[in-house]
Amino acid sequence: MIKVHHLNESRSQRILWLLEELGAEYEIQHWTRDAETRFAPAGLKAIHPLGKSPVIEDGDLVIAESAAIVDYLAQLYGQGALIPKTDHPDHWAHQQWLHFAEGSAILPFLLGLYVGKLGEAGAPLGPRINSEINNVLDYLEAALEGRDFIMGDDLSAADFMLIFIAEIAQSSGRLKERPNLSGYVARIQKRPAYIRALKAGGPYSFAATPSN
Ligand SMILES: N[C@@H](CCC(=O)N[C@@H](CS)C(=O)NCC(=O)O)C(=O)O
Repeated sequence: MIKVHHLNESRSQRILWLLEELGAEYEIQHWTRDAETRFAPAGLKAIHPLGKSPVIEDGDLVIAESAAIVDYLAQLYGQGALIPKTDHPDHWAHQQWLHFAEGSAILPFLLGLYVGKLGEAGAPLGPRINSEINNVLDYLEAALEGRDFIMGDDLSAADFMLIFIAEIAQSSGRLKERPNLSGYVARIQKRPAYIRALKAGGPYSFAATPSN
């Protein structure tokens, strides 16, 4: 059975949501952030050398990196239904979205988090970080015009990656004037599988409608 190493308040929530959508059997090993540093417990390094979450185990296979995990689960347990086939015209656009979340979109948010800890010393970087966050969000906002999900009417593997970006943007008040993105988050957060995943995962304050 698939085992998900799940850290509270983290990206691994996207993996739980995917597994619930797929109806796959899985178990969760819960890990809790240090209350002060917010770091993952050192024990996670025994599962994977980076000591980050998500990590999954499936038999002898151990996979880190959420895009790789989403790709693996969608291909194996979703019979490819969430990924346009390699000869489909949408295949590479989907690949781009699948990797955009962790490859580019998250970076300015993380910079904001770390630079924010420098206080006044980090202030000169603020405008560039802010404009890069807006760059990412404006791109997503435009891509979602007239679409329920990133590839159109139906969920795809990339949505499981992008939801975390949309949720952290919403939690920092950046979706107020981005109706396509805020509609996207609301649409996803009311899905029964998403709600089941929230219950299974425990604390996740990026969900605007917790545990309903
Ligand atoms: N790009 C990686 C990022 C993994 C990552 O940084 N996970 C965070 C949780 S959101 C983590 O484990 N943080 C705890 C720590 O760094 O100690 C992925 O998408 O899986």
